[in-house]
Amino acid sequence: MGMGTLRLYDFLPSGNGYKVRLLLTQIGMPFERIEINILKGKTRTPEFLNKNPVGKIPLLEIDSDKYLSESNAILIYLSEGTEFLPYDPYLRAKVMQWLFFEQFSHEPFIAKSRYLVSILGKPEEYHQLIEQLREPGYAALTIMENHLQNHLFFVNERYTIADISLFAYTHVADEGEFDLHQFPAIIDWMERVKKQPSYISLQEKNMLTFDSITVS
Ligand SMILES: N[C@@H](CCC(=O)N[C@@H](CS)C(=O)NCC(=O)O)C(=O)O
Repeated sequence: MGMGTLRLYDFLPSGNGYKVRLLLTQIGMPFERIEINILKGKTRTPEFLNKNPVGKIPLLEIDSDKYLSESNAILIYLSEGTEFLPYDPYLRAKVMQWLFFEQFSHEPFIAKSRYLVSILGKPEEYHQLIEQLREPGYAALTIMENHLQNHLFFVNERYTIADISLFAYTHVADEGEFDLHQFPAIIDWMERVKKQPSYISLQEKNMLTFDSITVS
């Protein structure tokens, strides 16, 4: 890990950003948080694109020349050697299985719907697109529900970054008009996640965080 303080380019309403904030808080690692307002094009400035050519937050600055993007890759990096990532190769790969599931089968539908409905706040304008996100979104939730009917957490009956990753957008799925009431095992699992030590909610700022002032 780098010698200096970690810097996180972030956007407070973002679930992808929240994954990283939650893990850093639970590991007890201080970090500097820089708010990048994605709604005001702040991911499109030459300065930011120079740091992350993909133009997306979250972005972790480990050193002045070491950057890491993709929320789940950041989770793997930060959880290395901690209780949040198993050491056993099969269990590690199982964690990654759920991280890839989150990115391919969950986030593109559940986070997207929340973005259009609650972050952009344009449910009418994007009505048709939101409708198309319903079926694959509910399919992802059903897969989670089936797994959680027999398990406390996603891997090895322990809280890992697989839970952090899937929790981020699942627990606010209602903000994208997904009804979680039909998923009792997910609801129980979300309660278990919220009881983990040093849990913080999505828009909460923790004691270890110091926000830099950004010019907007
Ligand atoms: N796969 C990426 C997705 C990151 C992402 O979609 N970031 C959004 C906010 S949640 C963003 O920065 N959007 C601004 C833009 O695309 O300009 C991850 O998991 O980190």
